[in-house]
Amino acid sequence: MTTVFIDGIDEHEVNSYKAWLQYSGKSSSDYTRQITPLISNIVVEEDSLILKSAKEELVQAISSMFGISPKVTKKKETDKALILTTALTELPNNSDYTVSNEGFRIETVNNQEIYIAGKTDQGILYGVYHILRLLQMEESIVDLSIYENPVNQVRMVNHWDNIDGSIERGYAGKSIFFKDNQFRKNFTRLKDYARLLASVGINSVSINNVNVHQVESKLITHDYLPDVKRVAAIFRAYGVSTYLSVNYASPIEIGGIDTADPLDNRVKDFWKQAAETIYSYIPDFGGFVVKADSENRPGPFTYDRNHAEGSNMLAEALEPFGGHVVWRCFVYNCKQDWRDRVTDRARAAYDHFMPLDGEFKDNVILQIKNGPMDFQVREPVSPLIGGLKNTNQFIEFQITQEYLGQQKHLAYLIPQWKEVMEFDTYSEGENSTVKKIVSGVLLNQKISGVAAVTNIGDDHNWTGHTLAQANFYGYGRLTWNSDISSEQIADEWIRCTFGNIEQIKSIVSKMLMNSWEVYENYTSPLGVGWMVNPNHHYGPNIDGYEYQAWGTYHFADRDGIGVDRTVETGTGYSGQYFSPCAEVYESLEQCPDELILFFHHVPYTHQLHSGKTVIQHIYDTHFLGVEQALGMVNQWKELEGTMDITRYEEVLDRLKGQYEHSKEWRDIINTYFYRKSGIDDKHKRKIY
Ligand code: GCV
Repeated sequence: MTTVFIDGIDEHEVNSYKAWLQYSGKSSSDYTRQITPLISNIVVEEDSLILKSAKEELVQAISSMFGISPKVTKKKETDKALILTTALTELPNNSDYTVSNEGFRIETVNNQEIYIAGKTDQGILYGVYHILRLLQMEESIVDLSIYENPVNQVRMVNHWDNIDGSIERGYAGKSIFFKDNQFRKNFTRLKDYARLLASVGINSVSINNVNVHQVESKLITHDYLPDVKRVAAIFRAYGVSTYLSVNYASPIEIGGIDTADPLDNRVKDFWKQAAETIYSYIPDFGGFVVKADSENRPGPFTYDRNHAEGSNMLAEALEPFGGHVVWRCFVYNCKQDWRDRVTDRARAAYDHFMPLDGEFKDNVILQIKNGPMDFQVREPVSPLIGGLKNTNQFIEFQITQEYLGQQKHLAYLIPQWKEVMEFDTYSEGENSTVKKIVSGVLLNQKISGVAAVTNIGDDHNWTGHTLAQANFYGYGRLTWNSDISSEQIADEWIRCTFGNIEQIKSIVSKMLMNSWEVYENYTSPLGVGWMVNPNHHYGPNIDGYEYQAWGTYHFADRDGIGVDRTVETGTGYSGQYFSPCAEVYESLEQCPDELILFFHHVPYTHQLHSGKTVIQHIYDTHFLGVEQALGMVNQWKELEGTMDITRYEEVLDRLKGQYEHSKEWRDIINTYFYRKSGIDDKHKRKIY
């Protein structure tokens, strides 16, 4: 990024800000000598908004990495050239591989020409970022033959940004979009954000919180649409479409109508008019994201209408313009009596939405959280994914680390998401993995894809914890291609972010790859979840939610712990899965250790597959987790002097804080369960 005069970013923070688009000078002169002739002349045959971005990125990156100013022409003037083209069929080495709308080919011919070709300019842009990734990693480009299509159609991030500038569950500063009930004017930062998005293939962004408050409700009006238009224009140049979260009660709150009933004609007209107005500003507007009848937000239930009726009405309004309604399935009773042992929040999404399968319009997509609860460190996969067979579906992940240490702790989430993507739902028999469902190849869906709550804010390094950038990067890479391994994603991110340095690669990769398990070790055990402080969700509080209305309980008593969700004796949740998952979860013997307390209430002396009892497992993992947290501090210290001091010290600081905080977790959890159970630690370690 050439511009370093970003609000609040001083020169020591520029590397943090550049994230994985460092484009730093190449130290290996052999590499530079070999590569330079191939990239000194760039041919861009056409001019368009997106190709302009592609060209700009290439020129900027090449000059920064190789110290040359490449010449850009419309026609090929030299033997050696880097050519951006949509003339796919004219490419040498043609094959019958089909390039999709956003896909690309990269071909090096006779060590003379490199073609980056796509059916669309957007495909070419992705190809450009691909080759820049290779150059950053100092990979050879002399003999390339690459074909890539994104596996997921919609690859989206959701912002939970409020117009006052705060971010719900944001841990990296304030909103990059809003401040004091207005749009911010820092377009440079937005453009850099768009570059980061496109560089990992993200093609859709919703810019405001799904909890749409009073002022935000007006984002769909003339008051704010000129600003939304400006933002959309920045994103458009990078192939990213803009969505807004809307308030279901808008007809009442800003429309002067006395109802928001989806079957009322005045309400229908309100939304049709709203859609017309929005599209008059932004012809390629993506659509609405809607949180309805969830956590006190308004929705169709008020009028005795169901979610299909509720969402189809909005879909009708957007249909003429090609817009989507992304309707969230995070619907449950958040006013449960904790004494009620029958109601089970885990069941809620499935119970609400399964009966409506097949009733949604073609431009409605149901957005389903990856697990049935709420982005815990460990949850089973939501049975709604693949349960629904005739409904468009997005899976929703949470990049922002609400329950995973809030970017003060290191938790690389790609392994967790990979596990979810690889989960076999058995929706259509064996090999009905989640990744096949969300990529749309398995079921009857018109639109499908992946969405995630972003972890970025206006901090100089975007993500608070510098290493949390890897989650943002990895989310994009994983949604582009769910088959890339967590290790490969980590490796790419490290090399692009810190340079191609062996020591950094090996240490940071190890740290990232272990970090999810480390966090799980010292926090809530065996899939039981929560045990955090209410409201802000940071730090241990085992009974914090035990006597509350949110439906999130562990039921620990002096004999045992866990939630019986079996069909036979519990809430019946395990019966929401297809066979054989249903039987595996139902069975105490077969249920995987890591989810045992999610599905079963067991005595502390219950023996796990690992051979340990539940209580000994709790003690052991909590002592181990703290040692591992300390291990990460020491591993990082080995990197002193290998990178700029700002990034080095900032990460070190967070790791030290994590270590201190992990002790708090360990001691509170171990003490609680020691006092409840009265069972000694076999190894006689210090418990209070
Ligand atoms: C935006 C959790 C979070 C809420 C969030 C909600 C949701 O409950 O704690 O902050 O609200 O999920 O996903 O809608």
